[in-house]
Amino acid sequence: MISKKLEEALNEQIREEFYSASYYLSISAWASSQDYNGTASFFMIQVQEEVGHAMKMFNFLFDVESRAIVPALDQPPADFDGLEDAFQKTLKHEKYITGRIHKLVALAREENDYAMENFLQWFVTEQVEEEANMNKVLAQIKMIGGDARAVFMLDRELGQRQAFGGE
Ligand code: OFO
Repeated sequence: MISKKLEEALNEQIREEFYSASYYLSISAWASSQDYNGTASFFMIQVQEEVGHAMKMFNFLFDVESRAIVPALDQPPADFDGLEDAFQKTLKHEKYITGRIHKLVALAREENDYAMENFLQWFVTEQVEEEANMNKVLAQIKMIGGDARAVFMLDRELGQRQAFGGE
């Protein structure tokens, strides 16, 4: 059993993870509409990862005899100003999520909940990977500038990417 405070905080994070999934689904839909089909598929993998993150937390709450709540979600943005904008916003969002995970760890520590703290370590590592992956793509986008052929190649490369190793 975890404290009420931790249960609420983890339920809030479940909402954030599902929101991340819907945000990235929206980027994927936008990318498809712009014929960036590789990017669309890249973000579909992200969607699956985010649902995986939410479900990990969801199941953990039941493991510790607490209650997970299915959240209501805000509408994510639907339009982006190009690939750089989409990836910039993704990186910014991931940094926000990292900050939230770190606050959750601090809260688990404050509450002397070692099981929860240990559970959250997976997410601490995952966030390092998520930010690194987005930084890598952004660096490539900046490198190629507006070169249409290079953008085409990058989009194709993004489409070949499989799951990042996270869940
Ligand atoms: Fe769940 O890591 Fe991204 O948001």
